[in-house]
Amino acid sequence: MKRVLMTGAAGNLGKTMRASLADWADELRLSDIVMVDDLLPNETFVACDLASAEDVMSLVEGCDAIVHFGGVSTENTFDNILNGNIKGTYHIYEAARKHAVKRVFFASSNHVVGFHQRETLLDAHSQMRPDSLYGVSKGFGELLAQYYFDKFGIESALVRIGSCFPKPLNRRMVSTWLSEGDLADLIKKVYAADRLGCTVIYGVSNNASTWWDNRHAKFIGWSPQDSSAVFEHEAYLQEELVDPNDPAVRFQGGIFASDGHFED
Ligand code: NAI
Ligand code: 15L
Repeated sequence: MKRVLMTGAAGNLGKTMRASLADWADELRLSDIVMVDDLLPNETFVACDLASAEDVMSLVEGCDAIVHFGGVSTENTFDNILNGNIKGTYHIYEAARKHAVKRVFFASSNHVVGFHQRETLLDAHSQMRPDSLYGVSKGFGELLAQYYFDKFGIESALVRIGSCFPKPLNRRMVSTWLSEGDLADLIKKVYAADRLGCTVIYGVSNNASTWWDNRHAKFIGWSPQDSSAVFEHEAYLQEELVDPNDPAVRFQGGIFASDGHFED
């Protein structure tokens, strides 16, 4: 890879993926509204608010690929979601079109489908049932990506990330956990594929219990190696009490589904 733009570089995934992808790109152009100053020799940093069309347009110029992590990453006010995620993702795709970027890795979220019950096995064709305004904004991003593929041929991986943390933080995440190593490998596979199209991929490790089936993305050749099974016997997971009738346990999105509506 030559020059790769990574938005959201100051965030959790940005930080870990910078380390995992250090030798992958000739140059990583990092961006965020929060400053990143511990730059490696092949990294540059450009401060940019995704809500600014003009700034995103110059941010993307000269890049060959975009890994789009930036934006609001949990439920928030509609204004913040509008700026960071809805306008932000539109600005990224418009800039990709103008500057002829061919492939985007879009960090979507499991919260696009968070109102499906846990007994339902989902795949790429399952109905979007967002559990939050945040989930709605990721659904918007996926549709936008599809439009830019159909009209302009820009390919995208629409990665519905489960829970990417060093280890599962609760019982729900035993099913939704994605290891950092599997995420880094997925990014590499997405850019190595001869063809990508506009493909929904559930970003989840090879966990014993899962609600998501990636058979429509098999052609990419990603086969996650890690499993949450190694954490299953940890006391904090064994001892967590759950009420099976609690909406946070019935629905895949967990507390995103059970929390009240986030008003401005
Ligand atoms: P994070 O919240 O740690 O990082 C997001 C970054 O985006 C932050 O550094 C923030 O400063 C930046 N940002 C927010 N608004 C911005 C704006 N208007 N302009 C420019 N930058 C802005 O989130 P995390 O965990 O690193 O997630 C990265 C991406 O992956 C997010 O898009 C999130 O929705 C998605 N994702 C993450 C999951 C996870 O388990 N970590 C699960 C599902 C989706
Ligand atoms: C997400 O979309 C969030 O960005 C992340 O912080 C987690 O809450 C994750 O989903 C999850 O569902 O565990």
